[in-house]
Amino acid sequence: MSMDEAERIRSWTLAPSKPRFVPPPGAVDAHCHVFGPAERFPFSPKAKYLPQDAGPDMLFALRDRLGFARNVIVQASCHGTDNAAMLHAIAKSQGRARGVAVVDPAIGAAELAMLDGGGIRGIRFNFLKRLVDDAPKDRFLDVARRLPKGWHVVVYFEADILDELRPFLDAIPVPLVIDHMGRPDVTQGPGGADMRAFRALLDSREDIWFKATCPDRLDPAGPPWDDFAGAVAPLVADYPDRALWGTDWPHPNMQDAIPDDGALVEMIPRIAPTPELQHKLLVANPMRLYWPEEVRAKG
Ligand code: 0GY
Repeated sequence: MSMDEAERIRSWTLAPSKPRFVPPPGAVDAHCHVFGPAERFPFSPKAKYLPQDAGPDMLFALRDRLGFARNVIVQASCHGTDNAAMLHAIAKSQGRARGVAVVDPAIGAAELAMLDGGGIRGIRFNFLKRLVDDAPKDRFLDVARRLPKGWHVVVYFEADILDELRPFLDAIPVPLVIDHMGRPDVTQGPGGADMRAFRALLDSREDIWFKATCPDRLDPAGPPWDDFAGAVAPLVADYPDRALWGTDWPHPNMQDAIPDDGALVEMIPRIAPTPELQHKLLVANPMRLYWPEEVRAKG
């Protein structure tokens, strides 16, 4: 699918504010994406939105402006199962980015090994009907059983299908990372039905992680996203070794309430109020998942 760049969607703030909160050294933005450049890395014919280019140079400039050291780039649905744009970004990062791919479940061992060599450490299963045409659980499980050593599975779903997904999630034989906490209704508060169901999932296995991300998507009241802070801070406090954080830049397909990335960073001390929690959320946890060899080398 092609279209002039000016007609495509720009979903990010051109001049994000400089946050007052300073992330600890080595902080990882563990959920972000790259788009294109489309001339070199065309979007999928099945893409549900067509964004303007948001390539690695823009991502790394934002990383530096916000005070982060590394990125985990997640394949966005607009690029389908062609991970080339993300691999290109990782290759340009000088070791400061790793990635999560989206693959055709029929992928073979040689291509998985190629992705591993390119810095990929997991695959993403997306269950959002507005983003993907199908999400075949049996084929997803098949590929989840054949992943390279050390990889995990990232799952993106909305709270209303968590119950239905439970047998599938239970059967995945590698660690699980849940995007945006499975999109709970944060207006229900920290003890609401959605958060209770999500905690039950976390309690069912020790190897389920979550991204405490996307106040802009989850809190309908908008900035400063007080309901998000109120619902998510207790989760980070109770599961401090399993929480990850990311900007979600360039905020795929956001059109009405594009967030200021600096304001998103200001959310960090509200959900992780102590330096110890901040270090786990931004450094220790993502390093264990994405750069475990560096953690081991440090002993
Ligand atoms: C996100 C959220 C969204 C989009 C995608 O792959 C994507 O297109 O992930 C969304 O629209 O909620 O985490 O980037």
